[in-house]
Amino acid sequence: MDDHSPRADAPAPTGRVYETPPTERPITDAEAARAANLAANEHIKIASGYLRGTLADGLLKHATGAISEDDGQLVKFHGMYLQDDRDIRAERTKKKLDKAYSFMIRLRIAGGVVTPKQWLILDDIARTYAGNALRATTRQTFQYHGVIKSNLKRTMAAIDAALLDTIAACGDVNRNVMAATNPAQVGAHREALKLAKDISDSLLPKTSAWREIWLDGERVVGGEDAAEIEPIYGRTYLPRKFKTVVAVPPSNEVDIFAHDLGFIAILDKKNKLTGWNVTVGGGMGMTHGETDTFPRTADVMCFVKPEDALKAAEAVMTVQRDWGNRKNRKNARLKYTIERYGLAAFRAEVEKRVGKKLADPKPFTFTGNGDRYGWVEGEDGRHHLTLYVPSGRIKDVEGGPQFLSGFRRIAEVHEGDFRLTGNQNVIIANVPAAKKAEIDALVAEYGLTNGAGALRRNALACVALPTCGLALAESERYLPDLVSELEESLASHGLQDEDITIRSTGCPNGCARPFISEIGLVGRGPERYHLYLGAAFDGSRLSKLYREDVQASEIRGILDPLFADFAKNRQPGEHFGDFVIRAGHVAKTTNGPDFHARTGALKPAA
Ligand code: SRM
Ligand code: SF4
Repeated sequence: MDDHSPRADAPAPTGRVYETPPTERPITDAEAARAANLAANEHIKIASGYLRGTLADGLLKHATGAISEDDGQLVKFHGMYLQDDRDIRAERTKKKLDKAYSFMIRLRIAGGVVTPKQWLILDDIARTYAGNALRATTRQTFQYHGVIKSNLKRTMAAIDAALLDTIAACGDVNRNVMAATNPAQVGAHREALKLAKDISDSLLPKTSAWREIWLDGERVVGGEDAAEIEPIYGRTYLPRKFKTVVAVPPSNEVDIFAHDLGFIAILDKKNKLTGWNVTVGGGMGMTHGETDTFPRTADVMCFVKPEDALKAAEAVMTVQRDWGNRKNRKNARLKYTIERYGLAAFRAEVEKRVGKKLADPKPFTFTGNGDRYGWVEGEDGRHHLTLYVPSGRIKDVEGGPQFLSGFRRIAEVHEGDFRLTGNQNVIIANVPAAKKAEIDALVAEYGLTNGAGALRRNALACVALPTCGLALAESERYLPDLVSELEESLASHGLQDEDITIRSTGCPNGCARPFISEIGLVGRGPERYHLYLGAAFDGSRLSKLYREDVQASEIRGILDPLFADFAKNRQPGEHFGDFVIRAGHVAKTTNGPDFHARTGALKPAA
């Protein structure tokens, strides 16, 4: 358990030379249009007429299931990605057929809360347009896969009918805002959810393009004045994606250290909110072999009173808007801006924009970044059931759990709400005591009971193949088998009940946050992974590359001796991620730039 007051292992700022921050907003529209060295996406944004591009026309072109390349970038701001089925790509190429194109659609659901009525509509959409599946993501929302172009507008209209949308679920904007689910801490959850929704609303792009294109809405006229059309973003939006989360200690289920901007609730002894610590500069994505790209855990920058939180969010985002790198997208996230100019300069600029000095962070403690499974009773006597959903894939498994049908039946009788967690799970929340038995019966009838071992309930895998265009290796379709193997190995050392976090991704973009997991697997190529160890159980410390480019079949053999050593030599209460560092198996990572240093196994594990 680490005490953050602020980050105990933050790198010493002494000796580090930072660049001088820009004094004014670096690109005006005119400058941007002229600047040839800006990243290609900047030009696409400028030319798009506030995210319109040629999307409306592209949808009418029936000869192809795809859209143009530039529109493919723009459509992300509308919450969609053009994909193709990679399982059949080679076969189709051989037959000289076009790729099997379809779209992934991601919803914006601040804090991951949906009503039963909304659930039923989302279920209908899954059955009608999206291959009978919903996919709960690592950022508390749903994705649909496999929606074909001719069904896009119908799908969006149905989403609108659920009083939901997909605006800014992807793209260079503030994305879906996550919030702690904390079923037991009702008051704190309410505050966290409110802040998440407020930030989501206030930092939402204001262009009417989404309604126009997908719902045949009227074009809102207002000239071409950026200040009027997009008062916060302007014509060029942000240099890169921007992610915001709200956490309530002691649970770090939202993995606050992995995000650009975070708010940590500081509660008094009576669990009343006194304000928020603000975190900045977390992120996971990197590129194999490029050491100027790295994951980074966020810094705990300052404390704000509740009434200043929204202003602080806008200030952090607009400093990144103005200081972020628009020439190189690989170095454009806020984490690199902070590495470039230093936290002190960044904080000073945020304070200038908030209009006051901000207090230093208050102490807080996180105990873990996983979910609490099973029933818990909240402060108000309502009950909440967290159910494990393997990789968040809500579908009916032949001969197995019927997640789609089961949750539908529950939605038909449930009077509370559903909450998606950042660990791809689902909470049936706000159940009165009298309804518990009915919910339990449905959970049993549809096979939704957890029954997962300790490692599995702490496992997270990104989508990867077959839909993700960036995957180098399997993840969601591979991790369950590996976990079965590792659970055998753990049991042989008496560690079957040990909570150890394990996460896999098909590439180093880090969508399941593998670099803050005690065991992290990151795809290198078909059936080959980098193996990372040594992250903190509470998600506050990055891991380190332990073994490079291992075959999937080797992983159990590599980890087994480490589990044996852990079982024999661990200290009471010590977590696996801390143990491998103390026992000298792998070096500790202090933060982002240190991630690539001192890699590799430090001693033979046996
Ligand atoms: Fe992600 C891109 C899926 C959470 C870092 N992510 C992608 C794309 C859209 C691939 C693409 O660009 O073509 C993936 C779509 C796969 C598919 O078929 O659905 C994809 N990311 C996901 C999801 C669905 C993973 C999951 O299994 O749940 C998560 C959706 C979250 C959401 O609801 O918004 C998801 N992605 C994350 C996270 C985790 C987080 O934010 O907590 C990260 C790491 C944190 C971070 O942002 O640094 C993450 N995704 C990336 C990156 C690397 C960004 C970077 O700074 O380098 C990319 C690639 C990119 O942006 O260029 C990416
Ligand atoms: Fe795709 Fe890589 Fe993200 Fe996995 S980590 S979903 S493979 S982009």
